[in-house]
Amino acid sequence: SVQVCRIRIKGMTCTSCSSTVESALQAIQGVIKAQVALATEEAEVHYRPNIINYNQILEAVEDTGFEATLIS
Ligand code: 9UX
Repeated sequence: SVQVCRIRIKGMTCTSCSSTVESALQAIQGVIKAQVALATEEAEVHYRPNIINYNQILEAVEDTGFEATLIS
């Protein structure tokens, strides 16, 4: 199965910031697709819930140095 979560990401100020987060998300085992939008401070992540949960996804974002909270 596939789950989709949306994440609010605070602290990104340039496209390099958002690319860093997007690449980090895409590199996670169990993540199928990840898009980060700088303008809206949001990410949409498609993932396999049997492999990874949203808390691990939030932690991966925070490991890049930005604050992440779950929207939905
Ligand atoms: Mo450029 Mo974004 O230094 O932090 S990567 S503003």
